[in-house]
Amino acid sequence: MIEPDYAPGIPFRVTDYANTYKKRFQDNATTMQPATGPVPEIRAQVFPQGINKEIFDEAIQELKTLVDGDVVLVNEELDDGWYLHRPLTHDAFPLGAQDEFVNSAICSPGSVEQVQAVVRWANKWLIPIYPISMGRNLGYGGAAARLPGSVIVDLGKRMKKVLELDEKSAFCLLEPGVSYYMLFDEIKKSGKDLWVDVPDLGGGSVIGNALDRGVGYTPYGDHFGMHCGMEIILPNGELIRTGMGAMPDANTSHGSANTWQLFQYGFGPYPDGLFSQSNYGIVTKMGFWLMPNPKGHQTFQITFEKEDDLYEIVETIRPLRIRNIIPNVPHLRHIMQEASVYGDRKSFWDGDGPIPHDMIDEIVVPKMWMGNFRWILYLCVYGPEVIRKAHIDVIREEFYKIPGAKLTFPDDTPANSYLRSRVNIYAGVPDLRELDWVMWLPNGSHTAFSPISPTTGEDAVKQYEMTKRIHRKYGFDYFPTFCVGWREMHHIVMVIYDRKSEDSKRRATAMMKELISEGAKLGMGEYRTHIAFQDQVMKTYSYNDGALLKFHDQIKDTLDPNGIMAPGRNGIWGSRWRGTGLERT
Ligand code: EUG
Repeated sequence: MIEPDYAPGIPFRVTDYANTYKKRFQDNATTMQPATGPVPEIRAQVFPQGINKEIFDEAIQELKTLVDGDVVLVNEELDDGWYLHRPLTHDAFPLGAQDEFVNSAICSPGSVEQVQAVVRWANKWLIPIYPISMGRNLGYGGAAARLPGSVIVDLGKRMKKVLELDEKSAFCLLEPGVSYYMLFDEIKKSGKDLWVDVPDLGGGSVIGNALDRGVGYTPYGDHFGMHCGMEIILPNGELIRTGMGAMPDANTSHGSANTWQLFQYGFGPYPDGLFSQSNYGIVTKMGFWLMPNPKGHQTFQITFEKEDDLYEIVETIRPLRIRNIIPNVPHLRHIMQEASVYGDRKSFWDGDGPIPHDMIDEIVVPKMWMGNFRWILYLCVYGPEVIRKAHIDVIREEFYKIPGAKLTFPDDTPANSYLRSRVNIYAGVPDLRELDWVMWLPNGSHTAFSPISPTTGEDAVKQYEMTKRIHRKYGFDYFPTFCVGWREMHHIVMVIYDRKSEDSKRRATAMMKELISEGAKLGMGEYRTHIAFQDQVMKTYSYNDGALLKFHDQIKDTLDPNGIMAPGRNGIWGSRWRGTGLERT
């Protein structure tokens, strides 16, 4: 049985399913933490830079009085845990030393007032804090602060209410600890006819994912784009609401003219974007538009035979997607990424290094149920049958111009097919299936190279070739997925490494750096990155002598003169920390 404290945000009803993953993560680890034996020695506590133990201890005593005593010090052996056991102590998928990105303490406030008190405390003691919603930003640093020794402000533990769920206008208002699973279950319980747009894993925070500008796969797949209204605590402790939420409370949250979740912009400048992927405030409430149940959905896949089909596939996707004939965020994967959800590396091959692409026919294809293919496109259409059928007919006709294209429906696939789990994701049902590929290698860990690409064949091929070449150079299998937005693609390249192997981590780190710099030379920018690479990626957005970062730093200094809020997050340090040797470029 998974205790709620152990796997917050994961309902009991999925305990057995979740436990199958827990077991696989344990089996995939080559060295387990000792179950019994001597109590591990207390490890040296990492303090925030410039803070000594005496000051820290005194500050922590005070912090406890502000959050009902809910403060935990990070001074024991680090445990990487597994996906649902969110480790809040450090980055559980370390690319360097396990304690390179280690926090000093975790506090869990239970109310907006307590979060404000924590922010004022940080200013008084000049101790950096790092807010997380649930800390499941896996692959991008998880719950680890960018600045080691920061105190984590864990909003997800105690602030997890669905505050509003409105069927008529199809929206919700949430606290940071509401996971996709929780929102889904709450909607079911209410009987309201609404859908959630879920990302690949259902355990994350809806607010956290949207603030990091994560992606989902229904027509509401742009999570930040679908938000409406925020409540934010600024670095000086002041509370603001954006959009229509700035009208006095009686007219927004509870009054008859509650428009906070109906109109994004309000009046005057629109600040919401400044609080995504930033360190300018702590979001304590956020509204989201929800998709009304479309009364019917049909997921399907189309496979393509040749590696070289990539160009034509993407050229075919673009016009269909822009005109909403493909209504959702479809997902184009290479056969290697597909292979990784059907088995680990050694179940395919025991050779050294990555599986050579000229041996895919021999090594990979025979183990897949779809027969020969190199690319697989996942799609979904929505609405009553007449509408779905019309969409599918047009989509089929266009893609069938590519010789060898083959459309398959979920009912015609084996029980364990990945397509069947996509039916869940495309219909807003949270799942965990996407954890499969993390176990490709022993002690499987992942980060991602995530550049934005135009939805054109030429650019897709350019990215594919560059990324493939650099993977080869560093000895990794290449796992490409293109998630198609309206006018661009998020090219999500899963980098899977062995976190217990120094060699594997060193190669993964060097490869990421080269991918980022080579990509930038070709005009490709990442939409999101691991804390280890945030300085480097921010520096690639360098137009006009880095004018954008100067602007970010200016805002940072104005809002957060003491530099207490998540210093260094996404490359924004501000005056207190900039130039003190913390940047990694
Ligand atoms: C995915 C993973 C990501 C991301 C977007 C999507 C999952 C795709 C690890 O990062 O940024 C299958």
